Amino acid sequence: MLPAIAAQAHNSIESTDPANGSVVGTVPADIGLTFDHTPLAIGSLVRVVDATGVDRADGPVMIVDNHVRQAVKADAPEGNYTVTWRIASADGHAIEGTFTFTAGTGSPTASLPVAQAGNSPSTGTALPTGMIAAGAVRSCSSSRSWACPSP
Ligand SMILES: [Cu+2]
Repeated sequence: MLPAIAAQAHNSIESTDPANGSVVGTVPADIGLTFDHTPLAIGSLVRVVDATGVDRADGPVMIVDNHVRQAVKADAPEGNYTVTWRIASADGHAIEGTFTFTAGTGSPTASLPVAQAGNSPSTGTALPTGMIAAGAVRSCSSSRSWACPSP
């Protein structure tokens, strides 16, 4: 048996659009996933499930370089959404994940605690949520734009 020291091209996700837990003004025309490698087209699946459990994904998953895009139906209602994705990594392994966002005036997800000023623990190690998100996402994740330079 060969020791599996490192996966050769086992993709990992770098960012999502909308970002996990974010609130956006309207239902986006498409959902974006950015990976560190170009995934395989085979077996890819992105579900865009609204608050009533209906999948609002429209058409097939589109893969351009390391960007995966899933169109959303134009009549998708505002509210809380759960995106569940499964992608075939470049090495053939399936990877999957889930994230949520809120479109329009739906109630924000519970994962967005608003920091209360003046109540910081003495350790002072907590970072604002926004800073963590910004640091984890590459600068090419502007909404609706797939203009990231190819690696
Ligand atoms: Cu792998």
